[in-house]
Amino acid sequence: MAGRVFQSSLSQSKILELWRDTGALMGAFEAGGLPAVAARLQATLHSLENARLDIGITGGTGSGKSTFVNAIRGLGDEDPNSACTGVVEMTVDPTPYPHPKYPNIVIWDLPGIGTSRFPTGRYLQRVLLERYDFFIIITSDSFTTHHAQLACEILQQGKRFYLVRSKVDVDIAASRSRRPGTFSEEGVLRQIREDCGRRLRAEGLKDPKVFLLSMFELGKYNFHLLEELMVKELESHKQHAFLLAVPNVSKPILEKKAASLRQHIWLVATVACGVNPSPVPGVRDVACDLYVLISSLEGYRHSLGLDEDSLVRLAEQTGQPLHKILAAVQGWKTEVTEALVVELLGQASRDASAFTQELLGVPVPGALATCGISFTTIYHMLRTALDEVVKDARRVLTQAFLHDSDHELPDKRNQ
Ligand SMILES: Nc1nc2c(ncn2[C@@H]2O[C@H](COP(=O)(O)OP(=O)(O)O)[C@@H](O)[C@H]2O)c(=O)[nH]1
Ligand SMILES: [Mg+2]
Repeated sequence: MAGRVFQSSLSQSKILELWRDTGALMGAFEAGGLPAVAARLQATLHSLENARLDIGITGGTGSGKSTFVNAIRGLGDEDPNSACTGVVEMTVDPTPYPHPKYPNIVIWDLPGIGTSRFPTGRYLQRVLLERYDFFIIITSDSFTTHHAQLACEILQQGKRFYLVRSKVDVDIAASRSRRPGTFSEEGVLRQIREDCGRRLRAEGLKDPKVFLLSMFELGKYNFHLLEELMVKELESHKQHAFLLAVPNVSKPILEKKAASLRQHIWLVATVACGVNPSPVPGVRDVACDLYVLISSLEGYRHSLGLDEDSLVRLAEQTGQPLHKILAAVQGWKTEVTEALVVELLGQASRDASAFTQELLGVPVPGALATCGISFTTIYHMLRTALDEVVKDARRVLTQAFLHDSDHELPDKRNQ
């Protein structure tokens, strides 16, 4: 009976996932009791979520550096915390801009390269190269000797860089209006990419990979490819923190954020039932730290762009009516409260208790047996809640980019 209830409430893939994570948890228990393990895992979780990352944004004057600094932090140009943008070079000293929601992620607006003020040789000394995890080198025109020299110096110092060609929306609009008979967006993008590659190779760069972007429409063109590569090449302990902070502007990015959050559910569940647990009113046999769960669920909303500030900004950026964007959110719409978490735990406990019985039927360390019901209930609650938040985030993206088929077909824009 218990098995049947469980089978009907959780899909096979979820069961497998839960077993695998539970295995990892049991391994951790070999080394000590629940409080010791949970405290260690709490420190791990904290360092994963708060890893420090410094990204240097460089390139020619007027190429869109400051606009990118704002866009990657999910801000428009007029937000009080935005970097100044405009036709005149505004940035004289390297200026740090912490991400508004994740201050551990710092985007540095660097002075323009190739100006008489900073010849390339002195540039890297001036900006203190050591400080950055990696650089993004932007041009809105052709890549020149200045860009290539800078790239080589960055490489020599053992750092990474990514090449960005900005303002491709301008090239596309110009081609569409000047040559309507032969216009092909794919063709314009291919030409830009080939031209960039040719020039960079001529300057001595091997296999240059250039990402085409519009800073005004980050979800289009190559942003998700750039993001994918940046995450992949980052040290593993910084990947999760960066993924949380990347703006949620396309479906591939949304799915990657969701996967990273999903991977950490078992960590959150262990910490919640292992550090300072107290009984949850109205939910039998479950004891945990509700604050851990409130902040995790709030974290899901923020990272996936469902908090009110993000939704308002998305409506502004895409020109979609705010009420339609808000209506796309079908789950909880306001800040996560203790009452909501208790209610979700109550729902989860009805599903999870059957699984707990099975879990307790196998030989497990004593410490896990005592928190088994709490652990599986919390795990199941977080997993279900995350799935709901992800569904809402998908609906919001669909609504926001309703008239924009490019967001549905990001892979067409691959190299
Ligand atoms: N159309 C278009 N304009 C852009 C783009 N990126 C930046 N701009 C504009 O280009 C100008 C210079 O941008 P800014 O970010 O100040 O350049 P910076 O000097 O490199 O910091 C501003 O007017 C921006 O609005 C883009 O991708 N597309
Ligand atoms: Mg600037």
